[in-house]
Order: sequence, then C-alpha cells, then structure tokens
Amino acid sequence: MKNAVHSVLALGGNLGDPKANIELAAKKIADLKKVKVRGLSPLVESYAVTASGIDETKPNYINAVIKVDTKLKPKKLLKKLRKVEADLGRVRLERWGSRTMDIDIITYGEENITKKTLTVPHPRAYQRAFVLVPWHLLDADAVLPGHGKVSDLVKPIEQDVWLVK
Ligand code: A4P
Ligand code: MG
Repeated sequence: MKNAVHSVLALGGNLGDPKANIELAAKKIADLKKVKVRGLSPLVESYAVTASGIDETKPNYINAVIKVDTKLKPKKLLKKLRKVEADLGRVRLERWGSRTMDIDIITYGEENITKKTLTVPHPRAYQRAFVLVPWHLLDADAVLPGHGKVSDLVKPIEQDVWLVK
C-alpha cells in the first residue's frame, strides 16, 4: 500500500474463548478496507491487571500484537477497531474490567496524539509485558516512540507473561 502508515495494535481478552477471539479479530482487521496486516505475534497469557492490581481470581488474559499498514486516519482506525470489538461481543462495563476483546492502538507511525478519545503511543504500553513481549516476539527491532527499544523494555517484566501452547 502506497503512503500507508505503519501501526501496531494490541489485542486482548479474558472472557469467552480469547484465543479464538484474537484469531477472529485478526481476520476482521485483515478484512478492513485500507488496512493491510503485516504480522500477528504469538499469543501470550497473563494474570488480569485490574484497577487494584493483579487479580488471579479473574480469568487470565490472552494477548497478541498485530502490525498493520494503513491509510486510515487514526480516529477512523480507532472507530473501525471499536466496531471489531463490538462484533466480538464486547460490552463496556467498567474500566479495566473483564472483556471479550480489547483492541488498543499502540503506535501510529511516529505520531504523538493526545486527543480526548485517543492517546498514541498508548500511555501504558511501555510498562505492560502483555503488549511488549508479543510485540518483541513479532519484531525484535521494534521501538516504542518516547520509550526506546522494546527489547530493553521487556527485560525487567518478561516473566509476567507466558506463551500460549
Ligand atoms: N483510547 C485512548 N487512547 C487509545 C488508544 N491508543 N487505543 C480511548 C485505543 N483506545 C484508546 O477504552 C477507553 C477509551 O480509551 C476508548 O473509548 C478510546 O477512545 P476502552 O477499551 O473502552 O477501556 P479499557 O480498555 O478498559 O481502557 P484502557 O485504558 O484501554 O485500558 P487498558 O490500559 O488497555 O487496560 N490485563 C491483562 N493481563 N491483559 C490485558 O490486555 N487489559 C486491560 C485494559 C486491563 N488489564 C489487562 C489487560
Ligand atoms: Mg482499550
């Protein structure tokens, strides 16, 4: 795709069949117009991070990262991703609550976006093993704008997630 922007998306869920949901979401993203999927990471599992910390009583999450090239503007991309979340049965109950599918925009080219509805790079990505580890597995040279090499960022936290068999 000519003049497309490279973007990294993070997917995760802990309700229903999260593994199947990630694969379904990846298919739906691949079907979006003006979006070309460049790669899907291995799937990783981790304990739920909630507003009050790690909660092992909640179902574990499965997470993955997708690289895309897109000609959609950031807000349009977000809107389409929200539609994919909704198609997969996502209901918004509480912030950081359990969900069938969450799709976050981690990076959009080198852009810094600080709008009410969209902050890119994702403000918590730099400290989240469930984003950084799959991203690193997909792209060993990845850089998170403002935070540096993903290979350095994963080191202190990589034990927080494990590969899905
Ligand atoms: N929004 C702003 N910036 C972005 C962005 N870069 N990408 C806005 C996507 N959305 C963005 O999101 C709330 C609002 O954020 C949206 O309306 C959008 O306009 P949401 O998906 O409704 O709510 P959320 O996911 O609960 O909030 P948020 O802030 O995205 O949560 P996080 O930080 O993504 O955390 N534990 C494990 N193990 N694995 C997980 O994947 N995920 C979360 C969600 C918590 N615990 C987890 C996991
Ligand atoms: Mg979200």
